[in-house]
Amino acid sequence: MQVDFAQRELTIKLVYYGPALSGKTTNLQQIHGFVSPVSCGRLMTLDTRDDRTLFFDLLPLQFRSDTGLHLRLKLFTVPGQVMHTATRRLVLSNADGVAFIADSQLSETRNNASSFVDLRENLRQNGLAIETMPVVVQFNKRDLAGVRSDAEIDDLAARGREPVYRAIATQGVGVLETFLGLTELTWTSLDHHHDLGSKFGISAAAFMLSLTRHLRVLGDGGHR
Ligand SMILES: Nc1nc2c(ncn2[C@@H]2O[C@H](COP(=O)(O)OP(=O)(O)OP(=O)(O)O)[C@@H](O)[C@H]2O)c(=O)[nH]1
Ligand SMILES: [Mg+2]
Repeated sequence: MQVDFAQRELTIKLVYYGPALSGKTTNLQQIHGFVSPVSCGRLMTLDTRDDRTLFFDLLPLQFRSDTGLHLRLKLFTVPGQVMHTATRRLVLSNADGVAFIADSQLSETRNNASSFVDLRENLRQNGLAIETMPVVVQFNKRDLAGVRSDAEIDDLAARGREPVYRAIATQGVGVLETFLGLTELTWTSLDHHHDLGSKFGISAAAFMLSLTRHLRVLGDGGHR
């Protein structure tokens, strides 16, 4: 988090993490489509020719609260391929919240697990702990055959502390829920540790309201 009290400016960094091809870049592309152009910067991506993220993607969002606070969200994705661990560590530095995008296919179970271990280790190397980091989990690719059952996901959700979302990122399903869930969890945590509410005169509810006002779909009358 970066704070500029004089300018009443607050920047929050959110990172989309997860194994290769789980749909991190797709999530950002969908969010880019959901947010009104005034509040949304350019989606910056750096891919190889086969669409694999090489370094990271960055989507900057900005909006103003009713109280005149200038809020910026910086959404990053990490490159999921195993060889890019040093890059993932770099992207994770100073993260305020993490969305872990898991691939629902049973064949990807091991890759999800090792990516979660990699996340914990890379956080640790940045002096951050997974126990105190706001984390949400998304089970993506729910449209495919051979995926974990809903019952299995419910069971995982009941056992873990992280909020769990289901998604079909290519269709925009579950993308906003994951993003808003992560943003609210992150705000609550930052507020708890830095007392943002009283320093800036904005409650969690008012913060979320200013954000959702800039989402096209919600403005158009509801979720997809
Ligand atoms: N069927 C299906 N395909 C999806 C879904 N989400 C993403 N994909 C596809 O999965 C492939 C990988 O998606 P990306 O968003 O590039 O994955 P990534 O996590 O950014 O991958 P890396 O950058 O290599 O880490 C693409 O072909 C997407 O179209 C989904 O919900 N369902
Ligand atoms: Mg990618």
